[in-house]
Amino acid sequence: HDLGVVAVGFSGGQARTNSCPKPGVDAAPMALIEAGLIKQLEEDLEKKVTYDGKVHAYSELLPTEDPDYRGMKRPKFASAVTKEVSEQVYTHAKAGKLVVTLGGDHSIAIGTVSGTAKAIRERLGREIAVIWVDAHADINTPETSDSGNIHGMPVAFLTGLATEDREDVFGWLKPEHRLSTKKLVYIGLRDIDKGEKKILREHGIKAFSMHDVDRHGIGKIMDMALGWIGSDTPIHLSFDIDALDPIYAPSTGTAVRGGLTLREGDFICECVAETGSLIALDLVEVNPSLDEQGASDTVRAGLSIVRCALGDTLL
Ligand code: DIR
Ligand code: MN
Ligand code: MN
Ligand code: MN
Repeated sequence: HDLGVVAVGFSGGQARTNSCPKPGVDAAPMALIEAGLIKQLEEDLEKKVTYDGKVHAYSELLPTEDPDYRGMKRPKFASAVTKEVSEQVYTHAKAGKLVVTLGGDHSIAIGTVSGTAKAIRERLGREIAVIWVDAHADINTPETSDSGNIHGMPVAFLTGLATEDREDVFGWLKPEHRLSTKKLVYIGLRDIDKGEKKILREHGIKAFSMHDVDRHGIGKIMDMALGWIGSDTPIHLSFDIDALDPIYAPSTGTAVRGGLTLREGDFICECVAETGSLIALDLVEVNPSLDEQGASDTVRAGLSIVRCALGDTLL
């Protein structure tokens, strides 16, 4: 597989104010790339990489005004950015490339997953499956969300549990962009809102929490997760670095203790790589500006996740 890399310096999905995006939002993709990501993919893993050499901040898409809507913060900006990301990812995936997207906060997955879902439908006539590795379920609807932060909502919009007619507020998401709730598997959950628990239960969504990881071990969890998806299904792996325990990845917006070890995170990626069915990888929520001391550890953990998912093996 040739790779298409998209670097997205967007953190508007977790904005606390309506001001401009805070400086340094592009720090994560840049830090990963400066730590040697592209070089390692090309040289160590011998991949052909298509990358435009830019960290997209999408400042040209900043709306002049962006008031809260249905409780969502900065909805127009997040919608415009994810629509653009969706088109970039779609173009790579349609051309048969495995798409690696470096975020950015997890709202950008509205763009990445919708882009691959559409491209794989057109190219292979297949539905994709998504493995969402995260401390959080990110499945709030605007109405169930307490925070109004869109990075807590991407899965709701992608599955159609949340919909919106307004074109400039995710109304651009059409059926061909959508993901079936039956083709979604979570791993690493440990901080789920009440409304989210209800959604997961009511829709029978497959979810492996940290409790399940403790009970069965990560080997068995991966057997069950991949078994649920079924062999030969195209897999989009959306990896939120906060799935890892903050011991290993402290530089992230909403760290939650009691997470995956570094090896468990890498193991998940190695197992997905072994299927040969990976069509896209997101690495999100690395934020080197949040914990200066832990920034290099977090970047290193992120780098390792990407390498493992793309087929780097221990032996
Ligand atoms: C919370 C936190 N469920 C929310 N979500 C986070 O704001 O919807 N996602 N931190 O990463
Ligand atoms: Mn997330
Ligand atoms: Mn998270
Ligand atoms: Mn998040």
